[in-house]
Amino acid sequence: MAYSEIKISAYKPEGFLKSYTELVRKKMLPYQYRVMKDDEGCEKSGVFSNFINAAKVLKGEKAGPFYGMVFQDSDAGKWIEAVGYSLALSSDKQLEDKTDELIDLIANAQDKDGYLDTYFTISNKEKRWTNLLEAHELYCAGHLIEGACAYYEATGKDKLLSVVVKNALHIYDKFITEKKEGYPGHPEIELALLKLYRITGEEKFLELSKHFIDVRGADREYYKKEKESRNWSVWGNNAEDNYYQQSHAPVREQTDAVGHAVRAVYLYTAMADLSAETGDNSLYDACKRLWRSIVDKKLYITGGIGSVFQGESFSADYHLPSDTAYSETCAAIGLMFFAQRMLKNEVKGEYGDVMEQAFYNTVLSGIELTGKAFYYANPLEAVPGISGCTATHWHDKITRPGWHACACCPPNAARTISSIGKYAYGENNDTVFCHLYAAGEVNFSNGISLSCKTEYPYSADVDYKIKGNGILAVRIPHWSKNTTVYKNNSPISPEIKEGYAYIKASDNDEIRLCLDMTPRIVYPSEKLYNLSGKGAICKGPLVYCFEGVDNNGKVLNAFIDGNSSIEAEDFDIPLSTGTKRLKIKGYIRKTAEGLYSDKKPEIIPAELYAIPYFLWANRGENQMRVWMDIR
Ligand code: FUB
Ligand code: ZN
Repeated sequence: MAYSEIKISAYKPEGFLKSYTELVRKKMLPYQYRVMKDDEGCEKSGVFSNFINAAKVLKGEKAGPFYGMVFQDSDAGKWIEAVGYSLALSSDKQLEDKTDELIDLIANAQDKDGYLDTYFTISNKEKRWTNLLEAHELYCAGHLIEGACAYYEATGKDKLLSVVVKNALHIYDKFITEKKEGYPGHPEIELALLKLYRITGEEKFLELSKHFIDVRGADREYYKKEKESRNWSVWGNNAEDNYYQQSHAPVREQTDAVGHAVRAVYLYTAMADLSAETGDNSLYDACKRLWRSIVDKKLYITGGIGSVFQGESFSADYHLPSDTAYSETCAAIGLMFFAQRMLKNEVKGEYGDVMEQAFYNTVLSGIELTGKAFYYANPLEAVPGISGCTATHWHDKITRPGWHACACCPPNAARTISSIGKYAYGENNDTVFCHLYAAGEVNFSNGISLSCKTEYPYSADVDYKIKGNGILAVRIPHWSKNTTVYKNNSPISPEIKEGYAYIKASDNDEIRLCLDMTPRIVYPSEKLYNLSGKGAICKGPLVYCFEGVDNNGKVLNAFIDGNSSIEAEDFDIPLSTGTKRLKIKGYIRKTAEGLYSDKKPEIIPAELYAIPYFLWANRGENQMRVWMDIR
């Protein structure tokens, strides 16, 4: 293992990241609680009522029906996990009380043998474990495990931890002791079991995680046989589409990122984590191949992955449409997970770069600035009247909905933001790693602490003040063409290895990193056939987009001047702070009336304005475009 994660409580955020961790604590989590409880005025979710009804069934009482997706319980797990991280950052009695209330309901819904899944407990008991392909029992178990670990670490309360340990031992007995065949249709429990293993020290959890990873794809017929032996289905999934379920080959032989994108990156996360934990290089080698497949051929400039709605999946290499992009928020989150586990194997700038790209663009784009509306799909181009309206663009909404029938993304975003410290920082014996430029205070367990002051991602200067003696390893992002490092106000030339500057630091040293955030136009490869002749504007880690509201209502008829200077200026968007918008020269193409015309369009010079992509759709319905035509 190259380094260890820090504890969530070791980092106290400030600045931009604090504005988001506070948004999660004050707005997103209370709002999501109300949704889970089916409060008046909220979209019904049934999360609480499912646990209540499952408990009634177990007691032999009359119960209401199950409500929602077969994996509805997972929302509770992710929400509790987010609360755990949030409480580790700052206490919040109300939030903690609400969580304890939910945990009591979950505990009551657990069967005597440890089984826990409301869909099957309420009305489908005889169907337990018969449909691993679709029914997500192991996925839900994984999310409850992650929630329990986070909540225990933050509060020391172990009620939910005991519940998930009992559940995980039940699953261990099923798949290891009783040798039940099969592996999760939706990977998740593999990575969760590794967390549970680290918290409890119970070797069975490590063994079970490894088991699910090892058997995946070894028997390619498993899901087919499973389907033949059951007479029910959730969605009628094709059990023979092994590529879709990442079961086309044993994981160590897989080379291309394929199938359902979230499932894929959750699987790769577990593989990378297991390889860091056990030193299994065959797994890390596979992860490196899969990483290359994503980063070289299947990654949006916004850090999004999984480009097609059909199956929420990866498409062919270089197929990255803008206006019909799926680019699910959860998939970008999963990519952050994967990158963070890759960093635990090897500290390489590219892993940090991609983690940052996904976070500041697609993950944050998933959240409205109110904290009460969320994107599932994150397109790179939006057209009012078409986006969210037509069959081809139904998934790409023009503004963020308040909730989703499949609500995987909102609590996923909440847990990722409130645990941002573990993505930003890491440590080993004498070194502290700064993967993201995250303002705030960090107390590492190796005795070093630091304070970081920065207005990142809007400003390029990052100031560290160190307490203790050791090495500060700071990522130098690929986009910073001229980076200067100062130690106590004098420029230094630290050793640069694999995209990180290694700076020897002593008590009270002040290290300043000056990155080069000159706005730039990024040009796509010619392999991205749909982007021919286009360019996108970026500044630092942020991808920018053009929105109608800043450009006289229209941007789809505009193109930018590739030789123009690009100027940054302060710009207020309600509920955001410190935003900079970019001004660039360009042109408007004014066409004649009628659907088609022989008349050549008039080309009118114009000043065009772009805002950070993650802030789009916060000011009503607008045309929006990332990739602009360039002249
Ligand atoms: O199936 C569970 C979650 O819901 C997936 O991770 C998302 O892609 C959505 O399908
Ligand atoms: Zn999602």
